[in-house]
Amino acid sequence: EEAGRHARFQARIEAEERIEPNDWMPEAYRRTLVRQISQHAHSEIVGMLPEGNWITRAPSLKRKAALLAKVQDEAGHGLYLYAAAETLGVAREDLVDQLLDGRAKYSSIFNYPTLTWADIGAIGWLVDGAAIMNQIPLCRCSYGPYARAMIRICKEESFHQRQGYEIMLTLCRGTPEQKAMAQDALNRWWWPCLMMFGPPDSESQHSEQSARWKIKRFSNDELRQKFVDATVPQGHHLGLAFPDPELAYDAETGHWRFGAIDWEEFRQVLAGNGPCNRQRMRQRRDAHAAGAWVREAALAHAGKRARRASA
Ligand code: FAQ
Repeated sequence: EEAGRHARFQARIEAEERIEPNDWMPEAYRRTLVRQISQHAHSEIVGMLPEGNWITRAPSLKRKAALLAKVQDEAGHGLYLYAAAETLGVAREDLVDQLLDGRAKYSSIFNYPTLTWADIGAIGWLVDGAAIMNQIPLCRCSYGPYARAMIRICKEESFHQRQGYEIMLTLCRGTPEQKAMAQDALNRWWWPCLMMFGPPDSESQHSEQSARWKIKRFSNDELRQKFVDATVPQGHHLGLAFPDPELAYDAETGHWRFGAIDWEEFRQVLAGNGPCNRQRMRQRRDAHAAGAWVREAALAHAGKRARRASA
């Protein structure tokens, strides 16, 4: 009976049917999705911090309005994703607790500092660019609520990416100091962005099973290569140099070859020892504590309305 259920489930996956919340699913499929979707939600929420750092210092009213809207979009993405995770039978409070007490992961990239305004350009161009490369295939993920959340999120991310590239373009067409600032941001963000795609395929413990379940449509290394191929010409158009002496176009394969990634740095960031891990967690905990009264007030208001409706 149990084996039959698993076989029927896998057949639905092969037939490209979407799995919906009330459908039977293997416990391991459910756990994998809760893990990935909650990590993704946490990344959106923690990802507000590096850019939030620049909202009060954006160089013009127009830049400030765009950045404010982008950071608000990220909050919205986090909320859609927590809602998608909740359809799998977990409570949002528990997921948030896991983040705040350090049990849950979020993307390594958000543990790097935003030192200058050019970092806001680099995040939009590179971090959102990497996020889109990874997320477009997730629009076809086998789990319906996650796939549908990704469609809207990807539309907003592509706008964010263009916003970031346009900041870079403005700086690169500006004074020598502005161009140098853009170059410095690229130098610092390039390698961490390549790490966003996760460990190499040979060390990616979840990839094989997630590919069989059609949660992942491309491997970590495949997406990393697609990102490099798409981004290098954009950087050259800006007149910038990539911080990789081994970066070279391979005419035979049509791909840009790149140098070795420092996986020890990646391991250190995941272990909590990146440049900003402690600061990010402290800021999240403080923000959560400072928002307690809002949650209490919202609950009291909802309770009052419910009592009034039933009276
Ligand atoms: N950072 O076996 P795999 C954004 C972990 S975009 C930290 O390959 P999997 C938008 C992985 O969780 C960023 N941990 O794992 C934005 C696993 O650990 P576990 C968020 C990482 O799941 C832009 C272990 O390593 N996007 O937020 C990282 O098959 C600008 C083994 O790895 C998503 O989350 C990493 N970089 O593949 C916001 C996309 N890489 O769970 C603000 C959805 C790997 O066993 C501003 N997620 N790990 O303890 C995915 O596509 C996948 O989860 C991967 C990893 C591809 C990230």
